[in-house]
Amino acid sequence: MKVSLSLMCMNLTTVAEHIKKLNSFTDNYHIDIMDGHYVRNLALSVDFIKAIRPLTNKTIDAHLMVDNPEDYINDLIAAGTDLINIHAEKLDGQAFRLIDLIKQSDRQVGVVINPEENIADISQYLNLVDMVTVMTVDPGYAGQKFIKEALLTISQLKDYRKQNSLHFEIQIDGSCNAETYSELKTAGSDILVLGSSGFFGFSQDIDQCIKTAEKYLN
Ligand code: S6P
Ligand code: MG
Repeated sequence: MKVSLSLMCMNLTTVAEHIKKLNSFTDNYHIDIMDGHYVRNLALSVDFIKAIRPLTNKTIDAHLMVDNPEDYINDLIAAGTDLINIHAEKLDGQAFRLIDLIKQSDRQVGVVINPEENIADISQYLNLVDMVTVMTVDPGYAGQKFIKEALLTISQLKDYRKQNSLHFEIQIDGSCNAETYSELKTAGSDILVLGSSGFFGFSQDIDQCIKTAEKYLN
């Protein structure tokens, strides 16, 4: 199983020092970008991506929780973002145009579905995306309770991908941790976003976080 570290949960006073260590543990970095409107919170930014880009060769994934994703795409690309994940409801009416815009810049594109949404909402363009991110919490905040109803969506996506010979990765975001790991794996997840409950909340000592996470992931 691949992992992507959710950096809104890290200690922001030690970013450069910790990223050097995290590079040998993680597959991707997950950067939550919020606008205070789509969700009532603010987190990281395009400038944060610009700042960490020279520190890593790993995939940087921007999770856009914003009302107007189209306003961010060019800046994200210029900042060196590899993968841009956009919520399905914010793709409505412009899905094909935005997917095309990202692909034309040789970057990867993902669609995010909330716990109450389902595959029918995104099936028209599943052949075009590189990733589907399934939220297992409501978007907006770290530290929330796992929404187990979304497990069914994960297994349905896995079946749908097989039946239609598609290739998107299935990423899970929200309360991915030692308690939820085995059911997420069984359901068909390819990559887990690890935030507070599954990584950074273990300790102030980043080496200890890595050790603890390695135990439940292996
Ligand atoms: C939530 C955000 C997530 C969180 C992650 C935190 O809006 O999209 O990426 O950062 O869920 O991890 P945890 O373990 O606190 O749920
Ligand atoms: Mg996220």
